[in-house]
Amino acid sequence: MLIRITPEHPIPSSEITPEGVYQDRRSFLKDAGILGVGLAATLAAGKQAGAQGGQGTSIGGAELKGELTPEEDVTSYNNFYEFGTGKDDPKPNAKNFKTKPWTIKVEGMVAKPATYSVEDFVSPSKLEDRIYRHRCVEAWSMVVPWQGFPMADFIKKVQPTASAKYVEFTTLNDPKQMPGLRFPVLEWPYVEGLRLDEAMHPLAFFVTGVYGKTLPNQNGAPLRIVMPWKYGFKGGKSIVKVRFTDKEPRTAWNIAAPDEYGFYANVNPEVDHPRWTQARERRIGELRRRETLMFNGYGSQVASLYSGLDLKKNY
Ligand SMILES: Nc1nc2c(c(=O)[nH]1)N[C@H]1C(S)=C(S)[C@@H](COP(=O)(O)O)O[C@H]1N2
Ligand SMILES: [Mo]
Repeated sequence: MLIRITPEHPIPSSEITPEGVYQDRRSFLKDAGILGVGLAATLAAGKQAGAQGGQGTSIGGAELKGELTPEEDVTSYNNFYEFGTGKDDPKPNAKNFKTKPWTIKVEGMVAKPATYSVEDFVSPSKLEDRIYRHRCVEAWSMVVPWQGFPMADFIKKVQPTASAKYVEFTTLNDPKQMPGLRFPVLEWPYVEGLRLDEAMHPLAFFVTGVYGKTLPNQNGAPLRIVMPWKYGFKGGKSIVKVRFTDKEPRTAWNIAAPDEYGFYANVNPEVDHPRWTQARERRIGELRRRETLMFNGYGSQVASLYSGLDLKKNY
């Protein structure tokens, strides 16, 4: 991300799974009773929100169903620098990554600090389906059907104190399992952060699955963050630590290149990256460029979080 100009998508369109294959598989999963219970409700809610028109994208994202990026692309074209900087590195290099057992240390300004197991937060019967736009700062994008649970559920459970204003998320730092850690591309471990009110927003999501399956290692198993109105790098993968604090956390990409990657990293077509425009993006699997939407299309839901903030300064 740091050293390269926006890459072209290397997968020829002839190799991209046609949309219909996913639809078929999806109805198969539904018949077999494998899909989470949330989907039908999600789709119904999405229709209503979609009918209101405009740029609005519903929480469940059912109106994006026809735009899904093929599963093969979502799980083989990845950024996960701990497993290599090439888009096709993480999948093979994370093949034997151990995600069980997995613990998450919760610390800082919080009433219930502890080392939790993932199971303390994830109950498979309660997982929700969310179809979200996914926009990398490198100007490519996808539409992804995630499964997970609202970040707000996690936060309410561990109870931040009144003085907590930010949340910091840390990725596993295990050189034995993560060959990319040998290279000082970023300051390791990978750290990201959010303002507490951003983390509490109903769109902020902890992801445990994709395309109706357990999250593949290369996508950040067993637990990763997805913030659909922000650039993809805000979505830390394979999270082992969550810290509540009253100071804006330092973040890995901001440390690496502060003038390129800000703390907020809201998708904003009006603020160019110093080395390329952010006004357009290439949806993986398409040749044409699409216009990038303010807040990645989620403006009607999230813009109020930033009233009074200069988004050109706070990029
Ligand atoms: N720990 C960690 N998390 C990470 C990254 C990373 O290199 N390491 N890359 C980020 C970037 S730049 C993007 S675009 C998304 C990519 O997520 P995906 O591979 O599931 O599409 O993960 C983000 N989370
Ligand atoms: Mo990214």
